[in-house]
Amino acid sequence: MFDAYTKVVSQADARGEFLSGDQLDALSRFTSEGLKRSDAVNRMTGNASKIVSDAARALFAEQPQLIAPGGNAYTNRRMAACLRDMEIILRYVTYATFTGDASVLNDRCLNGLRETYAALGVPGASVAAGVEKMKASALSIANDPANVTQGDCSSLMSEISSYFDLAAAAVA
Ligand code: PEB
Repeated sequence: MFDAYTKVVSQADARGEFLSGDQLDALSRFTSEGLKRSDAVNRMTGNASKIVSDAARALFAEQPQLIAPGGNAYTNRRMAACLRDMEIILRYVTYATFTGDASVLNDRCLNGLRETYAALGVPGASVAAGVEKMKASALSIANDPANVTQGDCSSLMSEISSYFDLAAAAVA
């Protein structure tokens, strides 16, 4: 598992090189803009159950076969497993956002997930659709300009967006 710093150090070490000026600049920016990142993680974390339940509601409205008899979210047990899975994925996206690196998400959540869903008979494309709905809701919550210091969060938002896209692509 890497973060923004250890990733760069490990790459430099593999080449036996010192950190480059560009790498140092990028890491300085990561540090100086760290409060935006903490705010975004704090908001996604504090609104996790809303993000999950809104996304699930929208997913089931769009794909009602999932909650019809025989569907993959039919019965309380499967519904609970589905909401739990969405929450797990969101949690790993918040970790990746906090560390500024996708490795924790890839290694501990997405690795083998497609195969797990295939074995369970859970439709990966539907999980991916749920993840994309969580992305929309998480970004609007994280990017809300109310009650925070104003600044440009566009690159942070596209980074967060890329973690959701990675998760969706891993199961689609
Ligand atoms: C992945 N999900 C399920 C299982 C596992 C995971 C390992 C099997 C064991 C169990 O049922 O608990 N676990 C989960 C995960 C990690 C992990 C992400 C990462 C670290 O450890 N059903 C739907 C939707 C979708 C869904 C499309 C969006 O209709 C999910 C939610 N996952 C779903 C369902 C099951 C499941 C299990 C329904 C239960 C399947 C079954 O037993 O029939």
